Amino acid sequence: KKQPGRPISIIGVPLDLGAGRSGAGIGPNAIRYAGVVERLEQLGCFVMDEGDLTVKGSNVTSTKQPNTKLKHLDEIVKVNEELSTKIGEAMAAGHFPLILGGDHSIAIGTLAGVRKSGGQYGLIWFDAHTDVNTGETTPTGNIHGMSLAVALGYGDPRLTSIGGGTAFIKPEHTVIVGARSIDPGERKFLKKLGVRVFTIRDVERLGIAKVMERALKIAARGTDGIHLSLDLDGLDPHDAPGVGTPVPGGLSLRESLLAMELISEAGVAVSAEFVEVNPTLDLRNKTARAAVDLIGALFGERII
Ligand code: 4U7
Ligand code: MN
Ligand code: MN
Ligand code: MN
Repeated sequence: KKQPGRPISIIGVPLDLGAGRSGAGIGPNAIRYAGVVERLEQLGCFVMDEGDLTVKGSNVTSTKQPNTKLKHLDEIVKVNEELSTKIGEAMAAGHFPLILGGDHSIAIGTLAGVRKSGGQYGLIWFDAHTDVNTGETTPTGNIHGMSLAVALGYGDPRLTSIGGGTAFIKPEHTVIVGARSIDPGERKFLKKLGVRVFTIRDVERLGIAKVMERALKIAARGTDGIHLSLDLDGLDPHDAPGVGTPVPGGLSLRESLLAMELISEAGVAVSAEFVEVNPTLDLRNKTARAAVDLIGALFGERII
């Protein structure tokens, strides 16, 4: 058994309003059914499941949104504001916040909360997409495609002011891994800010070990630690079919596990979130089980 580290606070965020379709809202419980608490306890971790935040409405129950550039903005602001408070409290208590999504718009609240601890953190964003659209560039109006831009300080002021709106994550300490679907506006944004993107092509050329070595340098060097934001669609749809916006040609589960093991060995993570698990599109809870495998590896589980 591993040395127990900080207590882990599990926070579920059953939100799908940031996505274009319903289902991610039941992601947190799917990950619980796949045994996340038991897995962490087997590793010797002290786990507190704080349950789910309250979310009003979903893509199933809400009335159709007008053709806006920021769909369901009001409820998304409210949920993320609450989430940032929860995360701030967990970190102030010395806990490791482990957030279960929910669509990726919840990264806005997570990172706003992480910043409340006063440190300067790096960010590893594991995703098929880069999530740096804004109201000006979005092709869909779905806020889950904007959360990284917001975490860097760009986007609608109602989003960037969540959690007090100061000390955003710095682009030079931000790194994206696994990208293979980038919109034209996002490409410009990433270039302008100088955010390092390791595309799936880089993973193919360098191998995931080298990519993670470089990613960890960017995110962890000169910071107080890193936040991991892991969108399950970063994995290949074969290994993670239960996601709302699947993109072929992704990382295998095995490569992704190695990535988690390398973050774990570096000992730099202060918080993590696993998002976009959509059980309505899944096969026998495969994607939630992949999430639990990844969480296990992040907290020290090894083959031998
Ligand atoms: B996810 C998209 F246009 N870029 O903005 C958009 F392709 O959190 C997809 O990474 C965003 O799953 C995907 O709507 C958001 C689209
Ligand atoms: Mn994605
Ligand atoms: Mn620095
Ligand atoms: Mn994403």
